[in-house]
Amino acid sequence: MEIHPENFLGIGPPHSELETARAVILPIPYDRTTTYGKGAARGPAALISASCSLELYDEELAVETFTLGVHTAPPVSGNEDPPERMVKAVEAAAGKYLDMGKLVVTVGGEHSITFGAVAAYHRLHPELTVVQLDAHGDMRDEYEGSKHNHACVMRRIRDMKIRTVGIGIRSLCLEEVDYLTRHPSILISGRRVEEGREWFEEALREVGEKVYVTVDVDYFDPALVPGTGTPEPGGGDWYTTLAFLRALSRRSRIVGFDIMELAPIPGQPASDFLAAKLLYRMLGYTLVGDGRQDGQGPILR
Ligand SMILES: [Mn+2]
Repeated sequence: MEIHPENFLGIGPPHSELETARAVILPIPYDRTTTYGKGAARGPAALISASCSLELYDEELAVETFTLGVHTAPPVSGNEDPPERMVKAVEAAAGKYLDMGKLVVTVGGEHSITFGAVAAYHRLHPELTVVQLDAHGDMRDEYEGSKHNHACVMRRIRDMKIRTVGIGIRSLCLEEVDYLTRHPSILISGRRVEEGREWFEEALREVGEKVYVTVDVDYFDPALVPGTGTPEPGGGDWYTTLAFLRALSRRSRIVGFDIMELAPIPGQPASDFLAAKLLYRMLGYTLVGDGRQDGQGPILR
């Protein structure tokens, strides 16, 4: 098959065509408010580039999810936009594809992008729960002069009266602790995520019927994903995280998701591949559900 390197998975027509695609990948190459390590603006391109080397067969679900159609949209916004304008542009673009009935998967870029995507989804699904996989709380009211800094994204989402559940959190500031004392929220710590799966039920209980999942890749152990702007020791591993996301997709309906904060390191592509494979697997959980029902498929034991 001919590779189309500009598209997620390198796929071409007919599977990449907007009209018939079930899902749209929306790249947002933006890292203007990033505080420490820049580079998340290169995340979408690195994820798409790595995805072109993934197998199209999903070995867990035992299906070829791409046959449902996955369109890669042109990138939206760039670092010339202040964050307030960027989130509006993201909301407009995501809203356009949602109105066409597509699953919109936003790829960042810094975490502030998520607000635009969630705002678009929230118009369609007012009862949405947002599940956040992240090392950081992201619940500051304002940071470095902006309410749409990456460190404020979950606070803005909660300001919209959207229920949130945080997973893997292991870095908070005193202002966030004060806020969370006044406005309690379920946050599963990085330590518990690292120690096992006993927290699954506690988190799943809090999620309503429809869920949007935002993955900040710094949620993962930085040994797995060093390619991110603000790495934190501890965090999620691959199989525990997949097991949780699969359980979440069985309990609730994942209506949308995003993958943020990939900041690729040249010559060290593991982070890019994890992000790309996670995106493809989550497309499977969302669009295919339990696949062929035979777990790892008949081949892998
Ligand atoms: Mn974050």
